[in-house]
Amino acid sequence: MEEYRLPKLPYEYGALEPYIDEATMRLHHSKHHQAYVDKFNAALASVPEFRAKVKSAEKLLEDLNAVPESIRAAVRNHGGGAVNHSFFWSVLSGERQSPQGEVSQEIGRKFGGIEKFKEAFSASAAGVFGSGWCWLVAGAGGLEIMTTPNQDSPLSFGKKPLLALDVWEHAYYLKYQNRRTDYIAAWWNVVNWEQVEKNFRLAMKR
Ligand code: MN3
Repeated sequence: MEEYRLPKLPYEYGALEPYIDEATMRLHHSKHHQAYVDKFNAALASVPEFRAKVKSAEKLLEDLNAVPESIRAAVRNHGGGAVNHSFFWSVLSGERQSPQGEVSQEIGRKFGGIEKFKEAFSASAAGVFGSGWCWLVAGAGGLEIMTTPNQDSPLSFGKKPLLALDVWEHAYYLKYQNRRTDYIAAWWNVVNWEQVEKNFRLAMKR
């Protein structure tokens, strides 16, 4: 695979105000995400023959056991960080959106309604100990809420991410300090449900 590139955000740094502030977005994307990308690329550069055979960063995360041991932890942490953040930016939007499409119906069926789903997801996100992520994923049993520690990806557990929430302190501390639950409540206002629906349709086609 080629070098992993930091994706350009599909909106301005200030687009998610007041829910996610511009300073946090700037730092999170240009410093934190960039650092994961750089360290991921450095790890891959140390195993050029293996790297040449890799199809994508996502494929690497889907089968960590196939990754050379010398870079496995780096791929898990920095490759995970690179991919997770690229995904995270894609499921955020400055345009206020409502749950829509098939994914909205499936959420309703699986969780007993959108509000119940939001409550369960928010509780899971609030309950992540230390640094990690909360996800809506498609797995063998349909839709699930799951959490991962650090930068672990649902892809490494055979799940397809549909929606992600970064609950590392760097994602909210500037504006919300220790109030993670306030950040979670605000974050619902910037979910890109149109993209979540696209992710759902893609995941169902596999
Ligand atoms: Mn982050």
